[in-house]
Amino acid sequence: MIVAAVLLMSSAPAAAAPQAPDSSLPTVVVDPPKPRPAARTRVQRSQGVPQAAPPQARQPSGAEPAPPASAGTITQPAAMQRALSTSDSASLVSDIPGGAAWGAGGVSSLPALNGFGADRVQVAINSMLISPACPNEMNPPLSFVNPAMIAKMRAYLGVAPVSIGGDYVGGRIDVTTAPPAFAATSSGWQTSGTISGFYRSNGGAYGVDATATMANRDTSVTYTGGWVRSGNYKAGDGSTIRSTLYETQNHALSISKQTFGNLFTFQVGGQFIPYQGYVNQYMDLVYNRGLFANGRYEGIFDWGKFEGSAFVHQIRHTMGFIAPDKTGRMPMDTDGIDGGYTLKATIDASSQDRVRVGNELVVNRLNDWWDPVTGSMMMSPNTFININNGRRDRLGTFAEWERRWTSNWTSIVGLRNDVVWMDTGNVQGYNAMMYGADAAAFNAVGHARTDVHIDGSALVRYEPDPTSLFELGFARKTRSPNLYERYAWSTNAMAMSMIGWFGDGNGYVGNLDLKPEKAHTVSFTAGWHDPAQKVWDFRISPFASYVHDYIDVDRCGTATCLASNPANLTAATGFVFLRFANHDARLYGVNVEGRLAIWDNAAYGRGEFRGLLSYARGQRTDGIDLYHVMPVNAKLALDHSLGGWINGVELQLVGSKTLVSQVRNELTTPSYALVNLRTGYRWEHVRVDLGVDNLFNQNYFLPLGGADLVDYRVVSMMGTSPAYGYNVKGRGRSINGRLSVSF
Ligand SMILES: [Cu+2]
Repeated sequence: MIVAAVLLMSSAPAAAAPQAPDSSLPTVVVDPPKPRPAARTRVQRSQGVPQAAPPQARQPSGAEPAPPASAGTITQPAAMQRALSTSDSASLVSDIPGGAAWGAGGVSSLPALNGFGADRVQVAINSMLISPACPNEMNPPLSFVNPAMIAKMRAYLGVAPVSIGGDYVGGRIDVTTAPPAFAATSSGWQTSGTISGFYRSNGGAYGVDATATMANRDTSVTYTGGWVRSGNYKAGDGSTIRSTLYETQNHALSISKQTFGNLFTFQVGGQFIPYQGYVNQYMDLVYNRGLFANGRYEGIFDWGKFEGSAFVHQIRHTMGFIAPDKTGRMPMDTDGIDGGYTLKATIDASSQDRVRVGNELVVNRLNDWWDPVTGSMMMSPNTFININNGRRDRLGTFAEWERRWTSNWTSIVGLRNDVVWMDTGNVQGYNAMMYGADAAAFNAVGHARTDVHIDGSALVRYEPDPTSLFELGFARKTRSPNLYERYAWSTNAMAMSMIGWFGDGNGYVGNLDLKPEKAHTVSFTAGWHDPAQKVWDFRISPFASYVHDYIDVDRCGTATCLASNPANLTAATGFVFLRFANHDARLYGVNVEGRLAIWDNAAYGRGEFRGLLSYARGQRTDGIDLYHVMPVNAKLALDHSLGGWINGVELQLVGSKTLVSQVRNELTTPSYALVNLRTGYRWEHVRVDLGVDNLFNQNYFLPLGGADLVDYRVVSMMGTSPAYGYNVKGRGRSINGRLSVSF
C-alpha cells in the first residue's frame, strides 16, 4: 500500500488506483443540516479556490458531530463575495445570525455573537488560538486572515458541545484556510489557481488575492494569501474619517498528504501590517508581524477517529502615531507567543453511541513595554513595563457522549475541565514620581493565579419528519480574564488611556482579584424547511444567558483617578477611568433566519430571497446596561443567478442604540438603512464582480464603532485633546470591483 502511495505521488499516470473508494478521507466537511448546492467538481473553478474531492458516499466512522442548529456557517463563495466590500474578516461575522463586529482598525474588528464580544468569543484559525498581544487588541485572530483566504468560517453560539473548546462564554468561531484539496482522479498532478485584483472607490483601496493548488490523488500543496492597501474612508456626508487607513498582507502555505485513512497537514505562514490607523484609539498600529506553523493529523481506525494538532504563533507588534492625523512619538511594543496542542478521539461505542474524549494545551507568553520618550518629563527616563513576562497557560480535558436514540432523537452531553494558570513579573513606570506608588503596590503582592473551570453542555435534537428540526441546549461555560484584565497596573491617566480594546476613549486598569466569568446559557432552535432543503428554510433561535461574575468595569475611585478627573465617580458625560470588575449579568435575545426560492427556471434563472434578524439585550443585575450590544438589526436580500451571471440587492436595517453602558458613558446611535448592490459575470477563466455599497450614500453612525477620537478636538491643558460625544461615522458609498482569472 505504501508503494502504491509513492507511485501515486510520483505523478505516474497510475494505471491502477488500488485505493478503495472509501479509503480516502473527505477533507472538506459538509454541513449536514443546511446542505449547500451539490459539491462542485474541478471543472467549475470560478469560486477562486480549488474544490476538494467530493465527500465519499459513506459517512466515515467518527465523523464530526452535526453542528448545533444555532451554529452559523460562512462558506468560501460567501466569504469571497464579501471580500469585494471589505478586507476585515471579522465583519463577515455580521452575516451570521446574532453576529456583529466591534469597530477598530480597518482589518482588526472584534467579533461579537449574541451580545458577547471581544474575548468572550474565542476564534481559532486552523486550530490556532491567538491571544491578544496589544493593550488595544489591535491584532485579533481574524486579522491574521484576509476574507478571500477563508474556506469556511463556522460560528458556534453559547451552547456548543464541550468538544468544540473551552475558556470562552459567548461563542467560538472556527476558521479554515487552504483545506487540502486532492485530485478526484488518479491521473497524476493537477494544478489550479486563481489570482484576482480589486479596487474599492471609498478609501481608494486596492489589493490582490491569490490561491494556487498542486495536487494529485494523495498529496496537496496549497498557497493562499493576499495584500491590500487602503486610505482613509469617507462618510456619507463627504467628511473624511481620519486614521482609518491600513495596509496588510497575509500568507499561508499548506502541504497535505492522505494515505488510507490518514490525513496529515502542515501549514506555515505569516502576516505583515506596516500601518493601520485607529479612529477610536489614541494610538495607531505602526508595525505588526505574525509568523506561524501548525500541523494536523486525522486518522480513521476501526474504533473511530483520532485527531491531533499542534501550533505555534508569534506576534511582534508596535504602536505609535501615523501622521498627519496623529502626531507625536511614544513607542509601545509587544512580543507575544502562543503555542499548544489538541488531541481528540471519537470512539464508535455502538451503532447509536459515540464518545468523544480530548485534551488541549494552550500556552501564551507576553511582554508589553513602552520605551522612554526623550524630552518628555512624564515619559522618561525608564522603560514603562506594562506586562513583564506575562504567562497564561491552559490545560483542558473533556468527555462527551453523543447518542442517536431513534432516527428522530439525538443528544450530546459533555463535561469539561480547564485549568488556567496566570502569572506576571514585577513592573515599573517611566519614573518613580508619577508611577512609583502603583508599581510598588503591584510588586508587593503575588501575581500568580489559578482558575479551575467546570463546564458542561447538553443538547437534545428532535427531527420528527424531513421538514422540521427542534433543538434545545444548555451549557455552562467559563472564561478566565486575559492578561490585561488582570495585570494592567497603572492608574496614571495617560497609562490608563492606553489600555482597552473598547474604542470608547476611556482609560482602564486591571484587577488582580478578578474571578473567571461563568455563563449559563439556554438556547432553543426551531427550524422548518422543504424536504430537499432547496426551496425554503426558516429557523428561529431564542436564547438567554445568566453570567455570574461577568467581567465588566467600575469607575476608578483611587486618589490618582480622582486627581485626573475629580468627577470620575459620577460623571455622566466625558471620558472616564475604569477598573475591571466582576458583576452578574443577563443577556437574552432571538435570531431569525430564512430563505425562499421565488423562481427557478431556465429562462429567468434562480431568484432567492434571504432574511436575517438579530436581537440581543444585555444588562447587569444592578441595572447597568452592557457595553456594545448591537441594536436590533436585519438583512433582507434578493439573490439572482442565471448561467454565469449573478446579481444581488441587499437591504441592511439597523435600529437605534438607546440602551448604553452608563458606567462607560457609551453614546447612543440613531437607526439607519443601507442598500447594497452587486453583479458579476463568469466566463470560462475570467470573472468580473462589481458592487455598490451604501448606494444612497447614507450618513450613519456605527453602533459598535466606538468614539471618534481623531476628527473632533477640544482645547485642553495639553493643547488640544479628543472631544467626547462623537460616534464614528460609517462608510459612505463605495463602488467596488474585482477581476479574477483562474487557471
Ligand atoms: Cu497595539
